[in-house]
Amino acid sequence: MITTHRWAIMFPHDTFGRVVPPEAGKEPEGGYVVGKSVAQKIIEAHLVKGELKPGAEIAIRIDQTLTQDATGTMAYLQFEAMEIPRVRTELSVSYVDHNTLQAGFENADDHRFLQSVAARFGIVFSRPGNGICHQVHLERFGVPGRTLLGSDSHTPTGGGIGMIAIGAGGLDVAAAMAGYPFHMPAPRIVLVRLKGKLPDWVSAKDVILELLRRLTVKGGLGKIMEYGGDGVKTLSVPERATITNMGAELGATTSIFPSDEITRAFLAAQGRESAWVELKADDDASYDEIIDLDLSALVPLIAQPHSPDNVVEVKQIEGKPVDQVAIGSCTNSSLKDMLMLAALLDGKTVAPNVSLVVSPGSKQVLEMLAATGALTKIVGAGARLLESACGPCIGMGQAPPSGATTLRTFNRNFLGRSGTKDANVYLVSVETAAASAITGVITDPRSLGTPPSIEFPDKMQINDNMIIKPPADGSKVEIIRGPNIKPLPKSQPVGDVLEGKVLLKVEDNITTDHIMPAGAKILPLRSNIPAIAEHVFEVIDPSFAARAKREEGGFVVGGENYGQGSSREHAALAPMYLGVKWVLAKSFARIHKANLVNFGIIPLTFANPEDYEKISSGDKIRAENVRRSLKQNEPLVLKNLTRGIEIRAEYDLSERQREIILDGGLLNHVKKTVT
Ligand code: MIC
Ligand code: SF4
Repeated sequence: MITTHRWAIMFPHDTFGRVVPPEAGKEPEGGYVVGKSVAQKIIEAHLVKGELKPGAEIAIRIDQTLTQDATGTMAYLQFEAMEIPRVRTELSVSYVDHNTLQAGFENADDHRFLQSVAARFGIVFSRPGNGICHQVHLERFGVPGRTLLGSDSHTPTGGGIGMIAIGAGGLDVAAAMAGYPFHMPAPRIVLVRLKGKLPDWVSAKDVILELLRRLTVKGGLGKIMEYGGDGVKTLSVPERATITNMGAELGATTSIFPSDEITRAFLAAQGRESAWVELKADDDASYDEIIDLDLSALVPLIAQPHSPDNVVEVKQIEGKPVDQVAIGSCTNSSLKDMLMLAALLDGKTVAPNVSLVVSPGSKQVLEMLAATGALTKIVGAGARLLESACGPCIGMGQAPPSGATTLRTFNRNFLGRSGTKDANVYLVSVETAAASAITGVITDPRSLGTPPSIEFPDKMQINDNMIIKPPADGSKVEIIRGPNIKPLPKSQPVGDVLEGKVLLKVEDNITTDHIMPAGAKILPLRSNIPAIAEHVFEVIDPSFAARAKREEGGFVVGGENYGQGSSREHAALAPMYLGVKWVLAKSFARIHKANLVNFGIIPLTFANPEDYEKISSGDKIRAENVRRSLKQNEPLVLKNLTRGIEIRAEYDLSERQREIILDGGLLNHVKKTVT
């Protein structure tokens, strides 16, 4: 293990197994290497393999992991299959926040399974009702300077307190829990240089919407967005976390803020000041790219259907009637957000045409709202209070009416994600959402006059009674499995000859919500792959699963940024179950590409992007010498037997990734390499 800084090695743990880092403000023994950015410093301190040169594969040691229930059941089944008695991380936390509606036994069974698994393997368990994983982790567990790997794409929320927090597929997280380092292409580091201060009514959400407007949902691919400049000190931790959270929508590997006095105050309010270390970029740090952003020049922004980068100014579409307003999600459910909401709703009534739903991000936020009296203002105005969970963000209830216009403070507005296929979802700040809920039409909050001043408490009510610590020895704990938990499907090593049909050809920016939809009806099937596989590509082509089964597998062709969005490995695992052997796309989103490899599906790219036109759904394709080519890192020749032409397919895979595919997936590979 290579570590450049002493503080990256093991430190004492508190009662939750959290690391107690060096004394606040104290530099690590040996000091920092000069000329580094915050991200570089942390990555280098955790580097196990490779060099921080953009594109090359690196491996980093993971200090903390988090899972949520929708990806966690599979991740823990995989961890179990690795036959490791106890997690080897400093801290692993299992959250239950996604599948909280219990319309049948399935989700409840999964919760019980997760609780028993946590006790067995030394994992901290955050009970249903305790809150959204990213919000709770920031409040109770995150530590500046540490690495966090989470089986959820919004794990970069932790970058708000100076963590390198990365989203990954459940299998990668399971491997990290088993002590296996996390591999990724070394990212380019982009400095987002902030200056000025946000004007009244403009919020952190508008900062990230502005970046999405400029850079698009592909703009962050292969990059870490590191925030710096004078403007940083004007942003609180919840604001920073909103920005790093939604860096996921840029496709970024992660996003990070320095850890400064504001971070210290946030941790102190959580009774965790001892977790603070200062982390700042050196004055002479160099970056691969610099983006300048003047906070004082921003205005309220809104992302229109059906992509988070379809951003315009709120005032451009003001006046459009609204049917639903939803406030919450891991992007905007902090106490700060909720206090702003309460102040705006104070003494008002929600417009008669609007259903306003509110989900506070954590039990702590909810308790604070109750204690400060802010809850009375929210409920008094007619808001429908939901539990502290993901809820409508993932279509877990509160599906809007047909053809509805729904304004949400969330991070994704992909087609169908709300649970209503013809609904139009707009993404906005809390300020814009609250203003629109009151008026009943899309409203620029600046029209409300002087903004309320919010009194933010400097001490939070700490009550960790919904967090269960694992026993010191969990080896005798029985794992409780309900009938919904089916055994893991086995992935087969790729064959030397692959012949079959293109089952589907899709456009650019296809999301994992297209590939493997979520929502209240499908999410409960996450631990039952045969059942969930029936829904693959349902939003685009409801006949996909039946055709794949009839043809005994086949292939998929995609455009740019294939598989953007969530970390759900089910978008690879379920196609694998249906026999999909390769996906040929113009380019891939990072997490999905890794997930395809993890389940033995080859992510191929066009050597000539024009060849995209030379392959269609239904074409019969044959590739020979597949295993030999993978071993020798040579491109594949895909014979399009239907058209009588050849297409050259490349792949940008490290030796390790090629071995994983040859082994039939990461699980088989890890079993071979982790002892
Ligand atoms: C999402 O926001 O899409 C999810 C649901 O949180 C996913 C994880 C999942 O599909 O379980 C994510 O962001 O990774
Ligand atoms: Fe939950 Fe939505 Fe955040 Fe995903 S984006 S973790 S569904 S709140």
